[in-house]
Amino acid sequence: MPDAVMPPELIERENAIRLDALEDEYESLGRALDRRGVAIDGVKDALKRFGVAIPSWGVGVGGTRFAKFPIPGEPTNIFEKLEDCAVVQALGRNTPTVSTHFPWDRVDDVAALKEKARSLGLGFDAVNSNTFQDQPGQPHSYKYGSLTAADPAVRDQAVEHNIECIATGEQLGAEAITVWIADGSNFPGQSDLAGALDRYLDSMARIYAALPERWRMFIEHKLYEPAFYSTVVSDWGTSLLCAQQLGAKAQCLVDLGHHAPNVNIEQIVARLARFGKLGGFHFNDSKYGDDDLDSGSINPHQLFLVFNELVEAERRDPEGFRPAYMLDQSHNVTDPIESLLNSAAAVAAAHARALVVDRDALAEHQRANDVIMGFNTLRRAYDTDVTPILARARYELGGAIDPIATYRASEWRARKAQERKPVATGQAGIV
Ligand code: RM4
Ligand code: MN
Ligand code: MN
Repeated sequence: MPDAVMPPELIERENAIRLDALEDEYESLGRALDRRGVAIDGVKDALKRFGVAIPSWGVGVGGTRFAKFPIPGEPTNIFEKLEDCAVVQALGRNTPTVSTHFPWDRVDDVAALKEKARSLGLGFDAVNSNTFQDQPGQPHSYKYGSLTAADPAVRDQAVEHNIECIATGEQLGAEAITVWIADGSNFPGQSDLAGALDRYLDSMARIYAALPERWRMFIEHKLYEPAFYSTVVSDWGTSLLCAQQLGAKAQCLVDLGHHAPNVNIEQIVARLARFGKLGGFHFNDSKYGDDDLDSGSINPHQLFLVFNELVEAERRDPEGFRPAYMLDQSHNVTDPIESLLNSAAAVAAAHARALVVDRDALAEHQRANDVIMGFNTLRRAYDTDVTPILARARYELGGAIDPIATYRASEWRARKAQERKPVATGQAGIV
C-alpha cells in the first residue's frame, strides 16, 4: 500500500455525501447513452486505464517574466513536489506518473528519489532536459544557443547534459526523454538558418545514440519565445523531418500552446499519427501564445477535437499507438493542486467525449458528404455531460467523487504551510 497522503477515511466520508447523487446521474446518463448504442461501462473502463503525467514543475506556483506570487505551503524541492503529485493522484486517480526536469530536480541520491515515488505509489514518465538556462558554475553559456550553437564546446556541453538526463531517467525507470530547446535568433543575420538545423541534427544524433533499447526521444517544437525572429525547431514540419531523419525512436511531441493562434492542431495530430511519429502531448490551454493556462479552460472544444483524432488513430493502429500524455502548465494564480485536478479531469473529459462519438455514423456521413450530419455527430458527443463517468471511474479506483471539495476538506495546504519552508517573494520566472 502506498503512503496515504490523503487519509482514505476522509475520501470515504466525502464520497458518502455524494454517492447517491452520482449513482442517479450515472444511471440516467447510462440510459441516454444506451439509446445511442454506447455502453457507458466501456467508456468508464477506458477512463480507468487512462493516465496523464504531472510535470514536477507544475506543482510549484508558477510565475511570469514579471513576478511570481508564492503561496504558503508550496513545495520547495522534488521530494515535496512528489508528495503534492501524490495528493493529485490520490484524489483524481488519473495522474499516476511524474515527469521530471533536470537540473531543476537534480538530487544526489537518485535511488532515494525513486524509492520516495514508489512509496507514494507514483512512477516516472519522460525526463526533460534543460539547455535553455545557464546553471551556476557551468563552463559555457547558452545565451547564443545550445544544441545548435555555433561554438562546438557549447554543443558538446548540451549533448552531455541530455545524455546525463537519460542516465538519470534510466535509474528512475523512465523510458523517454523530451528535448525542447530555446535556440533561435532575434535578428535577421544573427544566425545561419540552414546551418543551425544541421547542427541540431548532428547534436540530436549523438543523444539518440545514447538512448537505451526501449527508450524514445520526443522532439518538442515551439513557434517562438524566447527567440523572436527565428526558432530552430519552430513547427511540426521541422519536428517531423528531424524525427524521420533521426530514426524510429525519435517522435514528435505536441505542446498545445506552441503553435500560432488558430492553427488547426487536430489536423497536425492526425498527420503525425498517420506517419507513426506522434510521440506525445503537453496539455495546456492558451489564448494568445504559450500561455500555459489550465487544460480545457479556454478552448475545451479544441481539446475534444484533438482527442477525436487520437481515438481515430488508435482505432487505425492499436499496436503502434502509445502517446505519452503530460500536463505542461504554469499555475500563477491558483493552488497548483486544484489546477492539476481540474486539468487532468478536463483531459479525461475530452477523451470520454471522443469515445462516445458514433464512429460508424460519422464515417457514413463523411462518405455521403452529409456535412450537417457529420458535424452534428461530433457535436452530439461534445455536448454530452460526461462528468458522471469521470466521477464513477475515480470512485471505483478509490479516488474522490468531488476532488476539489475533498482536497479543501483535507486542509493539505494549510498543514504544509506549517511544515514547509517559505518560498522567497520577489522572484520572477516560469517555475
Ligand atoms: C517550454 C516547453 C517545455 C518545458 C518548459 C518549462 O515552453 O513547454 O516543455 O519544459 O517550457
Ligand atoms: Mn511543453
Ligand atoms: Mn511551453
